[in-house]
Amino acid sequence: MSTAFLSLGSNTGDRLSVIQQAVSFLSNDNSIEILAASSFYETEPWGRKNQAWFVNAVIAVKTELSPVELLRVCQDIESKLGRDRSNEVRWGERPIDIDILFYDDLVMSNEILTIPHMFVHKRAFTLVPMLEIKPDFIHPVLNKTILDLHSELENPEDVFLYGTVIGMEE
Ligand code: PH2
Ligand code: MG
Ligand code: MG
Repeated sequence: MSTAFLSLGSNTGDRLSVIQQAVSFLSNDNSIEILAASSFYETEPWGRKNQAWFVNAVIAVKTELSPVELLRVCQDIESKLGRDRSNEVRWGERPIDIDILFYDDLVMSNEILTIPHMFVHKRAFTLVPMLEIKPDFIHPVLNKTILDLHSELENPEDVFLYGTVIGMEE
């Protein structure tokens, strides 16, 4: 059995509902058990500014699936929820994205999958939810905790707890 951390993101349609459906598909998979889930966050787009804000969350799962099998399950769920990869630009808008951030302390990279996720340590939208569920997790390549990586972010994109009202005057 392994423990993996998955990032979920959406910035089109009913973002919250799509993420909830993705979590429910994952929990219905017989080979996946959900161990923990972060809150939902509303996040400024990272990497490509000119698009709608995302809703993001991170979950921890226990699974007997290999990394590539887990990726296939995630991609299957993305398709069921209306994702069409033929129609996308890098870091652009999408109804649902499910990424493997970490898989135990595994380090691997091939044409289809890189673990840890290449940008996990550069994104507030992955580190802030991770802080909630596993702040002392050690990035197996950088050898730093989530807490340290978060404090080292240089220009973090804005991340708000979902439902937080910003800039409201009385
Ligand atoms: N996903 C991306 C690119 N940029 N920005 C935010 N805030 N949240 C995301 O999930 C996200 C992103 C590509 O997968
Ligand atoms: Mg992805
Ligand atoms: Mg992604």
